[in-house]
Amino acid sequence: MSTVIQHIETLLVDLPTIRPHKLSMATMACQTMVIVRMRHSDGIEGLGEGTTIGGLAYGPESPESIKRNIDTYLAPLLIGQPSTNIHSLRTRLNRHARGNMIAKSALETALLDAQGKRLDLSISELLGGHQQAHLPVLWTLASGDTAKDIDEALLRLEQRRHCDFKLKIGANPVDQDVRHVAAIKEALGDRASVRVDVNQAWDESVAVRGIQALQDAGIDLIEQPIPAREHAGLVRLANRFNVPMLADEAVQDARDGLGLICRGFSGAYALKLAKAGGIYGALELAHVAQAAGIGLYGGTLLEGTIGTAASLHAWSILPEMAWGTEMFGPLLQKDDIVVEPLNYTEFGVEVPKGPGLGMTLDEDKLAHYARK
Ligand code: MUC
Ligand code: MG
Repeated sequence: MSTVIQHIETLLVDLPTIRPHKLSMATMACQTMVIVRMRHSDGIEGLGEGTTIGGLAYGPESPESIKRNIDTYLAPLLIGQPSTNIHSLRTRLNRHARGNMIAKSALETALLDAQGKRLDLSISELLGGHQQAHLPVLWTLASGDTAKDIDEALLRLEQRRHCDFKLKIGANPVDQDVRHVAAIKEALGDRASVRVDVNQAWDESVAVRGIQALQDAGIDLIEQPIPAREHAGLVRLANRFNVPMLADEAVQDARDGLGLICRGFSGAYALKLAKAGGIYGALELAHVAQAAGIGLYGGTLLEGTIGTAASLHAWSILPEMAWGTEMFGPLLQKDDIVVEPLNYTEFGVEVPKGPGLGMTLDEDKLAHYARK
């Protein structure tokens, strides 16, 4: 008899951050992850994670909606189904449930983790094998304080932890933000690449002013300066400046990616499992971008170790990514819920080995941080 999905449990896990993390739309003191435990009839358990930023501040799914929608709508579509045809299960979820891409990505990760454990292959091996075993990882400076951010960056450089930095801006008036960014770039000089993420906070005229000043200050990349749906504006900005634009919220999946390319966009795309409904959807976007000569960047919604490991397996099968990755989520959390954390070393992170995700839950830690 074929193996079937027997039980899906979801847990809200609240982990404090090492310092407040300030974005244009929210300040985080804690990260809430939805951890999926999916049991199959062959006794194998697959793990997944669905995580967003700042409750409902970042996008239409909150941790609570991810959990509730898996429990109420998505899990019943999977229970009793054969475990091993993951493409059919993705199609089934998409046919019966719209949106909810973070929830779907958590389930897809759990299916792939279980399949890898079943076949004794890591997820990157299941996907055809890695091309990169070590991925560069940047760090986001977002304490809200210029001097603290400079100290943090210098420490990370000295530790050989990170040499690329992303600054979260957009919450303050543009001139104040530009002064903050320029001071950090001046302090770090050529030792580091400095980029900014505006998280949609500017309108196009403010963006023109801000980007000109940031370009003059030596900033390497401008992420999502204007609202996600303003594709024409993003193309105009990409054509106007030498400093490249990184499309993040504007490109959820391959269709968005193709749409921007058809409008004449040049620059880079941030891939995220959370945007595209999982590894396969994110890789579809990667392939569309590659066909059009758009640079790739491995993005995060600040997932913990389970979600970050899933992303690492996905990015590892791609050739070198033009803009590296930002898979630092676990380092922003004060603690971890796995037995052996990811190995951050030499300005990057190693792609985990071992079957599936290559991660084992620490049951005591999980019980400690799981919401009662
Ligand atoms: C985003 O929009 O890129 C990534 C790093 C970080 O600090 O926030 C995220 C979200
Ligand atoms: Mg972003």
